Amino acid sequence: MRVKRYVVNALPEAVSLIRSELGKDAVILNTKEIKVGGFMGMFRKKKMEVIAAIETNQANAPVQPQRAVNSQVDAAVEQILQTVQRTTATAVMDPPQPTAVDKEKLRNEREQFIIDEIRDLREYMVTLTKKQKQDSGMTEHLLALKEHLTEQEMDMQWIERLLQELLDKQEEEGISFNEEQVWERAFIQLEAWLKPYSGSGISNHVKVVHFVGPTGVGKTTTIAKLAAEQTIKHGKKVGFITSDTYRIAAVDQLRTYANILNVPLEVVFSQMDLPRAFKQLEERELIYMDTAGRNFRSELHVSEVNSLLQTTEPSETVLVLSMTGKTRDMAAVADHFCKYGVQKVLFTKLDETSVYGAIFNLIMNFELLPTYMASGQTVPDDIESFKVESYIRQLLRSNAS
Ligand SMILES: Nc1nc2c(ncn2[C@@H]2O[C@H](COP(=O)(O)OP(=O)(O)O)[C@@H](O)[C@H]2O)c(=O)[nH]1
Ligand SMILES: [Mg+2]
Repeated sequence: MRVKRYVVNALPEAVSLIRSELGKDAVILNTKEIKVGGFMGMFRKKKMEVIAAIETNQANAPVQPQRAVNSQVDAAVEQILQTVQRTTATAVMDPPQPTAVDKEKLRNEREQFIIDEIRDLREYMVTLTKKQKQDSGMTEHLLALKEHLTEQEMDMQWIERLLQELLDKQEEEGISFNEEQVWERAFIQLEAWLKPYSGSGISNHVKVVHFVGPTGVGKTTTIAKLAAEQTIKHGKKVGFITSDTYRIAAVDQLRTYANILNVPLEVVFSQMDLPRAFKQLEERELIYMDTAGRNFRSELHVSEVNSLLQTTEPSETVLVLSMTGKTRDMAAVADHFCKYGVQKVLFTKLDETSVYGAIFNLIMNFELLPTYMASGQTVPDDIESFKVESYIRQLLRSNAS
């Protein structure tokens, strides 16, 4: 048996196709209305799907009346075919010449088709207008801002919030911001969000500052930079403790800076050594403690380093993160340290990137207080206090590509 599917506008069209292709003995097995084509669910056309069949030995040989019934399957098919034939095939087997009634029916069908088309079109226009109204505020300037911040790897949820704020402002003021206004307003909004976290630096009142963070982010270098500033500029008596005994070179690195700056250094191998070290540095006004970097995406290592941060003196812990790290890894590390109460963050290697969104994400998502930004290997020059305005300027102006 040969089965063929036709998609036509109306049944008569199928009938003539079936007759010319499958012969006059073909039967219609099924007809149904379907919708085809279209665009986003709109403009779909109503069509008719017609399934027709002919016994294989009859195809291309419409004159041969006999059908071979060779198997049980064929017998079953034969039975179905006959039933279908009796109920639906009359028109196919012997298609009548179109009568006045048929012509009328055809005209009605066409009219209905056109009416349906128009209704679909109208529905589409309504949806389109609604969408346009929603999007009307999204000017090319706002889209440019969105693209820029996406390239800066700012979290999409913050980008969307910022755009919504600007759209609301546009509506309130009844204007559409020009390019300059868009960037100006973005600046103002970002500043308003970041302001509460600014200006904290490292507290002047604490005696002990712990520096924690992944390997190689620049903890030791940063300690040297800050210690130089404190001893040379502010004449403070600084002391160092390091628990980074993981690598001999790490102790030597800090010892070198300690010698240059004339700062005493204590090495601790475990929590038990801490009281002795603090006793040795009793005279010091400020103690910077260096820790070993580990894989801090593992919470175990975070709790391990945390056990070394115990002190009876007023202290604070600064999480050091490098801008060369992946945004997602930085967030995972920040997440773990925040669980242990770390509130401050210091960003390094700003000189090695042109993508700054991570800073905004970390501050806003973890409520971390930014302290300093380091942008180079030179001790003590390449570090400066975190300033909201200059950071936002950098974020908005930077060309990521
Ligand atoms: N480009 C650049 N390199 C830095 C910066 N801070 C530190 N480094 C370098 O990063 C490397 C690791 O620094 P180190 O202080 O030993 O990292 P630690 O393992 O966290 O103590 C060294 O080569 C530093 O010179 C920075 O702000 N910019
Ligand atoms: Mg180090």
